[in-house]
Amino acid sequence: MTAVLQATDVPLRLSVDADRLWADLLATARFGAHGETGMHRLALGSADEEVRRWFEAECRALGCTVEVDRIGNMFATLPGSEPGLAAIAVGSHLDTQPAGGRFDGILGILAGVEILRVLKASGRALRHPFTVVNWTNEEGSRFSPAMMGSGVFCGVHDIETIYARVDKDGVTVREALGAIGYRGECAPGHLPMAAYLELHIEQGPVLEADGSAVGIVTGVQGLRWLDIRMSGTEAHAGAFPMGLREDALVFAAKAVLAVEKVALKHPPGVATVGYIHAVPNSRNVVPGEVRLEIDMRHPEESGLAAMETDLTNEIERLAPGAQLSVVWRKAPVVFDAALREVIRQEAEGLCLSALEMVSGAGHDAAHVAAKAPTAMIFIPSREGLSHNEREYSSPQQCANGADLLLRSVLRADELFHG
Ligand code: HGY
Ligand code: MN
Ligand code: MN
Repeated sequence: MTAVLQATDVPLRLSVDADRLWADLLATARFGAHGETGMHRLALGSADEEVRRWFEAECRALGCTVEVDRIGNMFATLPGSEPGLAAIAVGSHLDTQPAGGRFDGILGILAGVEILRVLKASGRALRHPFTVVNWTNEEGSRFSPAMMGSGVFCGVHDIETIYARVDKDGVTVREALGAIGYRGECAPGHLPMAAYLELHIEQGPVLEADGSAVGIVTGVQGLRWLDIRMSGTEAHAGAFPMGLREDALVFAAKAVLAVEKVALKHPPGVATVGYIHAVPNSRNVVPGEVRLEIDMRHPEESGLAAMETDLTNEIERLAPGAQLSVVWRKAPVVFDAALREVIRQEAEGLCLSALEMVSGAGHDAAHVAAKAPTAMIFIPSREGLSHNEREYSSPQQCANGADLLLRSVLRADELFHG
């Protein structure tokens, strides 16, 4: 790789159209709108299909080819001026949480569409092909695990195993992909990448508290998803004596507190029970079974291991018959130093104050980092809120992030000969 060029060496000072980007963010919020400012666009549902169709049409109109792989990942590509180079890609995800916000995921894709528009208007082609990616099911809310599409693309998950994953209604990933017409033909990992850059909202309070305009993400903390099934005995809520009851939800309540206790014991680890389901879930029946879904995270693999061990021991002690299973383990990831330096220099060139930070949230970039030089850019989240209908970043913050993404792509195109 050649010496890192100075920011001013880049021939054209292109910039995004902030109003057009903001208009896209508001316009695409109609796909799965939920309440006043919320989103309900679960992976592979009808709203996901609608926004996918919109994305595909926009990119085709801008001169891109659009490929879809077997897990429904979408790749919109503008050809480069030099034959034989791998793509420089940007992207993120279009799916949301059940009551999510308007920025999580889609900002990174709409910034990519804006870059397509800027390049087309400038009449400038990059040396490398330029690809905007929509990764299938980043959230993992309807189908686990999260970051599913990027995991299949990077060979972490076998496609047939993932096709068989079911949602809580028993619908498989394969059926859901077919139902929206996005079970594509391209083999997983079909697109070689010279570099991958992802713009995303921070989803926490760090940047806002620090007052920095952008985050230069050094890496992503590790995570583990565990399920616990606790059994008791269904009984009449009125007639069955307290002393004889085996109330599964009482066991579960102790388990929820144990999850919190384990996280607090291993700072800066975090953990929560995001999903709980009691059976039969009827007011006047003592619960006979409870299913808990746990999400725990830590920047160090050793911290994750200690948390998992402690939680396993705690559950054994509290509810000996409980069945604990590990659904997913994702090790911490460090992003590419050269790409981070490009982002740092371009942030300086744009006079954007920047803070280096680890991502608390998971992202598709955490998988892609194993396949290509990868880095991320964050913009602040108001009050640190995300996975919340009040999620918000300002038009200027979105434009700052998109401009930095554009400048970083242009520099990577100069620097990389991938
Ligand atoms: O869970 C995550 O970290 C991501 O927001 N899906
Ligand atoms: Mn996201
Ligand atoms: Mn999310």
